Amino acid sequence: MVVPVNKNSDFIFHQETPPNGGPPLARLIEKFATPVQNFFLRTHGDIPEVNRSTFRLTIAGLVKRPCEFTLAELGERFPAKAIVATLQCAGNRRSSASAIKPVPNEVRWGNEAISNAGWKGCSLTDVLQFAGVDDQAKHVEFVGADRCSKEGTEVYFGGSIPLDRALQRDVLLAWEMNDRPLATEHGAPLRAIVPGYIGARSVKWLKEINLLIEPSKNLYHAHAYRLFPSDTSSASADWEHALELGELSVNSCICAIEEVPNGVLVKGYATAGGNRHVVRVDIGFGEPLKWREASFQDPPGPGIWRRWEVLIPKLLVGEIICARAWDSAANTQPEDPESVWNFKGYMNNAWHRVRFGMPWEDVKVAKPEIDYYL
Ligand SMILES: Nc1nc2c(c(=O)[nH]1)N[C@H]1C(S)=C(S)[C@@H](COP(=O)(O)O)O[C@H]1N2
Ligand SMILES: [Mo]
Repeated sequence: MVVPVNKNSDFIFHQETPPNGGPPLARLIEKFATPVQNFFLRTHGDIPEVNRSTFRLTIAGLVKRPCEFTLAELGERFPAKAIVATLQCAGNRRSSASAIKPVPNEVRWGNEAISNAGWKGCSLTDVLQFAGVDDQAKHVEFVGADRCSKEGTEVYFGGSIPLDRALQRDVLLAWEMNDRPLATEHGAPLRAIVPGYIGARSVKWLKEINLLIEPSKNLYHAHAYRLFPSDTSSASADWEHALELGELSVNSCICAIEEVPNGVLVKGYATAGGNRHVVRVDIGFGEPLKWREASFQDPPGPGIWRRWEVLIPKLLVGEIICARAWDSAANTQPEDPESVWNFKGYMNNAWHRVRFGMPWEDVKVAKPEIDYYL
């Protein structure tokens, strides 16, 4: 593997080629803005080395003025914009979905396919305005410079978002992450950042933007990141008519459990999708479940996670602890993971459940509803 140089020694790789992994969960929630060495990494092909000085971003498709920009031109021509945004993979928490029924051929993410960072670049909408969007255009496609093999063909990774979303100022063409130039593995020199959307739309190594009538035909848009009913298999999947993933759903995870003198301190993160924000996290414990409301370490806001913590009473070994979040549109997480199971293992946002005091590596999938991957 081309070893990503920026990763911490405790970073856990699920797969080495191409590299995919994330930090241990307790480390994941150490900081509001995840340092690059702990930031989860999701790649579908080999990491490309893009030369900064010869780099050009092209804007094409349904625009009045097709154009290209160097990095310096993007910086000079458009006002700089900085945001904080959480990236979360649609496959986050897949391992607990696959404990119900296998999800073959996909990265077995635990709860670590998520991280939060500061991003700086320019707003996509300013660049689109410069190019002049045609009236028929309804979708904005991003294409990366990485070649990925999928279904027997090699394609550049890509995908699209609706034009309405692309015109909002928080969708960035970013060249900085946490006040440093983007790291190679996180998309240098330029990537898209689409807050509140599945991570796949925040295309790295961005080289092309196309204005389209229909959503992208790229295999990573048309034949991936769609949500199927539980009884659909890869053989019966009708990709064209399946729900195209975009906005994330409300989610939360337990990331650390510490025994303290007066009880048990439980910590984790919660997220909301679209322009919604996390308003409440409930932690359930024992049997029958009792609930406590967690307090937040981070402010509320669309597109950013909120880390939380709560003190619960002492528990016996093996007792359940679970988490469920609520967002600003009163959505909450489903109790039952089977109801959201799908053969791609996307968007698992069932209550996160663990058993107190069990060494994580020893917890077998005794009962399938238990999320044994802490
Ligand atoms: N060009 C390109 N962009 C990409 C990907 C990729 O494989 N190639 N993976 C996507 C997916 S699925 C996710 S979840 C995020 C992960 O971003 P990160 O690796 O910076 O954490 O990048 C997205 N952008
Ligand atoms: Mo992803």
